[in-house]
Amino acid sequence: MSKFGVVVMGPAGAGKTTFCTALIEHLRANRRSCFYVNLDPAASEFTFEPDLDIKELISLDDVMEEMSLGPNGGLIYCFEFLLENLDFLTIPLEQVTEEYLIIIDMPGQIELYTHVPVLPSLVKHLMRGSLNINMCAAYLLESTFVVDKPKFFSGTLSAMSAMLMLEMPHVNILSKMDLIKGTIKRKDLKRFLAPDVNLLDDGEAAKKRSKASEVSFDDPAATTNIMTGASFDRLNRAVAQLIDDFSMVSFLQLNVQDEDSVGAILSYIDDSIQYHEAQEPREPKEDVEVEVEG
Ligand SMILES: Nc1nc2c(ncn2[C@@H]2O[C@H](COP(=O)(O)OP(=O)(O)OP(=O)(O)O)[C@@H](O)[C@H]2O)c(=O)[nH]1
Ligand SMILES: [Mg+2]
Repeated sequence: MSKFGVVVMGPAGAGKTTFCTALIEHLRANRRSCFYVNLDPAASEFTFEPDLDIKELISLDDVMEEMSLGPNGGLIYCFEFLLENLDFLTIPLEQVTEEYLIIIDMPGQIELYTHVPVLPSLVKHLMRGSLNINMCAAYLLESTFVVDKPKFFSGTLSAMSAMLMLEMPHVNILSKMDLIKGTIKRKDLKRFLAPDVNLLDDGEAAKKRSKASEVSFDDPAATTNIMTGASFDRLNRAVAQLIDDFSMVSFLQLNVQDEDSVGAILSYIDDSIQYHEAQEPREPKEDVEVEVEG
């Protein structure tokens, strides 16, 4: 029996929990089942109570107090503890059948996706161990990043870093689209959905910076370069080129208020985990009686 799931990831406040809620609402409205897992030991407010919550295994507050750790160190400790107690996940998830979508809500500490190996180990356990879940990652980045291109590329780089580290199907999502509605032209927005290095060429500031970098190209630490931002321009360009070269990152747009937008993202998730291929055809409902006149 196959199992299906999505891990919702992304930086702090990107809208992960809100997206999980919208996804659950959408699944329910379409008579689909889901199993909601919260793996954020600091989260306490939920619209839908999780079916499984890491806080039942370990509490971040207790860890911080007993181990004298800060919130980030505490979180890493919680994940290491989870890895030592994987039965906490395995036993309930073994019961989940193929028509369910398992939704895993992750914390927003970016180092979990980019620095430490706990998440790859966890994902490996879920996907390749006895559970054998067909799973994809939904990586959320806030759409307001598009107003600051270097910030956008840095966010895109974090998405790419997670993709490379986790080695699983990936759906990248620009969340909170309502916040930039009316502030960016559709044509300009399109360029962010499949970003390339030429995005950095636009705008007066970029032109000024690139002029300055032509003047003193050799020494990125030269005062002139630092003051004009020329050395950063070259760094940003190198990062953007790297993303461009990989040609792996593109974004879907999410507006949680819009049922169609949530549905469209769910379709991408379903496709990437081949959800529909595994479903048994269902019997049509038998409650419709046809009266034959005679
Ligand atoms: N305008 C707008 N606000 C949103 C949207 N999604 C989330 N928010 C707000 O953004 C804030 C963070 O949302 P969450 O869903 O908690 O984000 P998160 O990624 O789960 O946050 P952490 O778990 O703390 O990393 C909340 O105040 C939400 O109300 C959206 O689509 N539009
Ligand atoms: Mg959250």
